[in-house]
Amino acid sequence: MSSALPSPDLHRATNADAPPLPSVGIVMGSDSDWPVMEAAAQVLDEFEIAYEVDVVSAHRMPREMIAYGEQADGRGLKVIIAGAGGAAHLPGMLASVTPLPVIGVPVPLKYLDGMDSLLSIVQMPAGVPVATVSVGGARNAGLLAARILATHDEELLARMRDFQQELNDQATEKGKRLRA
Ligand code: RP5
Repeated sequence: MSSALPSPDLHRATNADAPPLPSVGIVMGSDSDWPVMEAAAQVLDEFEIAYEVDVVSAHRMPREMIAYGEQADGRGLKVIIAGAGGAAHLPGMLASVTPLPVIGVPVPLKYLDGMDSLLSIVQMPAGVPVATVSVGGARNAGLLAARILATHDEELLARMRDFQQELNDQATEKGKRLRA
C-alpha cells in the first residue's frame, strides 16, 4: 500500500523477493473517504490480491489525477477502484483517460445521503463506462475487481467459487436457525 502518488519507476520490481506488483489501484478524492473505501482493500486482502491506495482528487489535484489515469495500465494495474463523494467526478474522469475497467464507489457525505455521489458517478455518457456499485459499496467494488482479475486466473476463479459457496452456506444456515 503506498501513500504517495506512485511513480512508474517505483513499480518496476526486479527482485524476486519484492512484493507483487499491484493489480488494483484504489483511489479516492480525499482521505475522508477512507473509512468507506477501506472495505475494498479488506476484501482484496482476503483474496490476497496486491493493491495500492492513494488520494487523487479530481478537483484539487486534476493534473495528478490525469497522470494517474494515463499511467495506470503502463504500471501494470489491471483495474481501478475510484471512490468519491458529492460532485464525484473522479471515477468518470479516470475512465476517460485509461483503457482499464474503472469501478466507481459513491461515498455518502453528510447531506443528500450519497444520492449526489451516486448520480455523479453512474450517469456517464455513452462510450465512457464506469461500473458503479451501491452507495458505500466498496466491498462489492473489491469483489468485482477480484472477479475481473479471475477471468484470467484459474486459481482466483476457484477461490471466488469457494467464497460464493460460503455465502450460500451462511444463508442456508440462517434459514435453518429461523425454521428451528
Ligand atoms: C470529494 O469531496 C471527496 O471524495 C470527499 O468525499 C469530499 C469531501 O472531501 P474533504 O473535504 O473531506 O477532503 O471530492
